[in-house]
Amino acid sequence: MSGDPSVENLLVIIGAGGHAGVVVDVVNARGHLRIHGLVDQDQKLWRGLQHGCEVLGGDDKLAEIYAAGIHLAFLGIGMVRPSSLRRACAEKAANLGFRFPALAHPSAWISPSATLGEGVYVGPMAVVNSGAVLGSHAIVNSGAIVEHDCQVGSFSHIASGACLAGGVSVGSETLIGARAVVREGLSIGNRALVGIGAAIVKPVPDGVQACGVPARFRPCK
Ligand code: JB3
Repeated sequence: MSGDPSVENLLVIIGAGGHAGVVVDVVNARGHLRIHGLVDQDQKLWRGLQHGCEVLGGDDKLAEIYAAGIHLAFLGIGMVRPSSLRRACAEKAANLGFRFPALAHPSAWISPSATLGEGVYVGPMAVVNSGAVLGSHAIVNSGAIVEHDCQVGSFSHIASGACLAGGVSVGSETLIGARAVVREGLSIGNRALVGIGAAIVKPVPDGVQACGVPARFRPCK
């Protein structure tokens, strides 16, 4: 923690589950921001501690938090299947005026020529190589590799240990499962799901689930 008393460096985290825990760790490891607290829809968590931080209430609390001068927020909600929940939560906070910093663990390699949108999360030991572009609120989770010149759409999740070879394009709200591998130059659509450990050797259209080695396709449920 920085010890900086200014509210300018205070951050509220939306969500208090598993992903919020790793976000808390990254904030604390970097030290340039301080956590004001978490908000979660689960009333059982309110006023208790999660990941060492107070759960202040639900999303209704965000307006009050903003009025108190805390203007930075971060999505602590992850995703394990294509979903609009993260987008809805981010839009709710953005409409109140909140801004979203990008956060990367100190052990991640982020090329100086990579571009990170607002609210991007990059986990421990991840690689985001030269010319890669990460859309707003994308997650590049622990140990994932986003190779040179890849594009990752907003709210997508490149899960732990997944590998996008050079020049891959991933749409919005798409999940690339843990340890999946995508061949260079391929395109993965919006709201698609690439299963754990899949090998993707041809383009994946919007809304398609691709599982196996090599991957077989079917519509997402
Ligand atoms: O795979 C990895 C390494 N991480 C996963 C991550 C990316 O996604 C992790 O294993 C989880 O599967 C998932 O993490 P997440 O999203 O933190 O899931 P969970 O632990 O279930 O916590 C979700 C939290 O979001 C719960 O406490 C819900 O009550 C809360 N929540 C749901 N909807 C909400 C809302 N909170 C707020 N503030 N607003 C909502 O609308």
